[in-house]
Amino acid sequence: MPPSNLRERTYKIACEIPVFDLHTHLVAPCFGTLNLWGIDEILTYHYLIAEFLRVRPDVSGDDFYSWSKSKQADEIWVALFVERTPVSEAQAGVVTIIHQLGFDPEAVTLEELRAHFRGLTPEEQIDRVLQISGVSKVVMTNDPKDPVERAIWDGGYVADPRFLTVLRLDQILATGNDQGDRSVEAIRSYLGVWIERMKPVYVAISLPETWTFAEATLIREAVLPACREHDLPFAMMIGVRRGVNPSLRGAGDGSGLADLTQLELLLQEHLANKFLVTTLAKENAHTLAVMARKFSNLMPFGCWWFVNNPSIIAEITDFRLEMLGTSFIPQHSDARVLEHLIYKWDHSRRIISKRLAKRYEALDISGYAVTDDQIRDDLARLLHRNAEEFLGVS
Ligand code: RAT
Ligand code: ZN
Repeated sequence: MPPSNLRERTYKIACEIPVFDLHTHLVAPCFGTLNLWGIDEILTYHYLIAEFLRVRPDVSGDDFYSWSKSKQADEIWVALFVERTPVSEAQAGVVTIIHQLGFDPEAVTLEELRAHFRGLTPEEQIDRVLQISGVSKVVMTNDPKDPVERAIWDGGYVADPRFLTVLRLDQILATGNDQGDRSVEAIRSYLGVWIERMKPVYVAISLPETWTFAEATLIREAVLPACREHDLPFAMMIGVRRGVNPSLRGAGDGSGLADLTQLELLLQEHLANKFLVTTLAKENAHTLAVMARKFSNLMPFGCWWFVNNPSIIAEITDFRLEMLGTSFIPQHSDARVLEHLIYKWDHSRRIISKRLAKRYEALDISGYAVTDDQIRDDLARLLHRNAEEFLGVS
């Protein structure tokens, strides 16, 4: 029998290791109102909006979005936290946040929570949340095509070493440069300009499950050459079906199973590029892990969005550990609201350490007892070092 304390030892060490959060929608303080934080933002997370509209079929998407933010939060609080047990992962996340901020999640009222946040400044809350969640660096998602964000880039951007930049391509590839030119040359030079301005740690795109190699001209002829020139990884987030129910707006996207042979063709053609890839369909995650065994320039990362649920994270992390050892990036938070870091990393640290401990238990049965130093080294790779090395940042 393996020693029963392996899980506790691994979890305890996981709590001490700082996290490098590879993909979030958080922003540095200079982005002002784009920095979402506080209880009303926590409650109006699009994951919870979808769950609210499910249990309140009498409310249409248009009704919901016509309400003020505080009315939206009021209604979600009542339907998902007062009238129902918070069983779903997104609900449980709110409970974890409230608990870790020092409140009794069963007894606290929404007004008490609001009063708590009213007494804080965004800057002090950033410091506090990073400290509670044990996150040292977060990677933003930066889009020069977003008019509010663009205004900051055109004047007022102040680099913050805790918030790294990423050039997000969804809008750029869909709409072209500032003049609407979508030619390969125009995109290539636009990327060059924004890479110089933003100094991103990678460039990124989300793609539908119908994405094909043959149609990916801009990726192959503009994006990947620019990535090579600037020595930047290219992140592909594959399998999102945007707007399957448009009336839900930001909460209306779905998931689809992609044909990953399309990715294989891209990898074969671009051995000199680095790829960070995550997939939305659970089944695709397995194929991706197999592919990563064939292409060392492919780094699987995270359990994205609809697979960011404990049962699926456990399964994906198990087969990644079994096929790739510790040479992958098990998780990113995808936090949209600052306090999401608290629950996403609390839950992820627990699951990742438990899956890793299972591998140690298997080793123990074969007569190999891991030391605390080995556990620390493995977790450092998984929680920050693999990402830092792949991106070339420290
Ligand atoms: O997980 C999410 O919050 C999604 O809405 C998306 O942000 C997705 O992660 C993306 O970056 O497109
Ligand atoms: Zn995201």
